[in-house]
Amino acid sequence: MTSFELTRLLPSDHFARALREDVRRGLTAPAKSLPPKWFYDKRGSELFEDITRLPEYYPTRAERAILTARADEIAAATKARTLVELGSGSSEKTRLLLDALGALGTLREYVPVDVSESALREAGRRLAEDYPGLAVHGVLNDFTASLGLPGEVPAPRLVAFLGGTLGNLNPAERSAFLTALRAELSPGDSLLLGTDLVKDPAVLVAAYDDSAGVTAEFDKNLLNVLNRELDAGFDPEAFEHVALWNAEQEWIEMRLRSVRAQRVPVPGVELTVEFAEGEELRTEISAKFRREGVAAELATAGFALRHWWTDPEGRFGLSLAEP
Ligand code: AVJ
Repeated sequence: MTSFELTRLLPSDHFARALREDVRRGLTAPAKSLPPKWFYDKRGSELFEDITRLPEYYPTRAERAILTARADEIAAATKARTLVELGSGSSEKTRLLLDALGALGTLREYVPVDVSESALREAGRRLAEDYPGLAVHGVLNDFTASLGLPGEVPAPRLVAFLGGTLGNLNPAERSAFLTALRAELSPGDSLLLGTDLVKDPAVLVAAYDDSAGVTAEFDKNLLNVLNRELDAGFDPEAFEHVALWNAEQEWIEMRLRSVRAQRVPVPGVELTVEFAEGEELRTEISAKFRREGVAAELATAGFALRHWWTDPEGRFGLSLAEP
């Protein structure tokens, strides 16, 4: 019998409070911005799944190609009894790891960690159907706010942080995050880290500004989240989606550009937010990496890089590291 259990690591009002804090800070700053975690309500999580199937959005396919080729090697190297996945989303690519660790016979427990309760429940339901005997322990958590892995899971643990989600953090946040993660791990545990790589900016920009407009809808869905959660008065039609390559920082930025001057009430935080015509709200950074940079960031946080793999076209990198 598969079991699915969901734990909330944070107080029940955490997300409501954190959203208000982020909105107060991000929409009153001279350069407006919001952290990308607020994209992922039920609709946003679905739109992201749609993005992963777009012809322009290569990272999911590239990472899946690496996992397909290397899952057995990863299983043999880690012998994990628990697979913890940070930002698990639909857990689709994770199946490759579950299969390999299952075949090796070490796997006991899968611990998906995500900010989206709907994504956790949906993934848990599907995995329960397909993996009889696997204990699935979902954790609703914001690992950028407090890492907190569930303590009582069988060692050794393999922590997977896939999809390039590390790139949503800026360098200081990445360093703090990796250092905190390192502190949670013990000898024998491992980290599997997926990072999208620097490449032709035209390819990168197309991946974040697809011709079908799915990414634009995903970006604007953030405004629907603010309207619902904070009773805000955003008109998504009054903003346009922008994706650009920041060559100096080596990251993609997504922004919402106000098509006209407007004042938007946000009663949930007692604000009226003014936008000038053409003013932009930054909604995401998605950093792109090079092997040396990944190795250096891991080393600074106290990890040793054991394996580095890319897809045949060198678009995406997968690192296996040890504390
Ligand atoms: C889920 C964070 C890896 O940065 O590529 C996709 C999110 N944003 N298209 C990424 C995203 C726009 C994605 N991550």
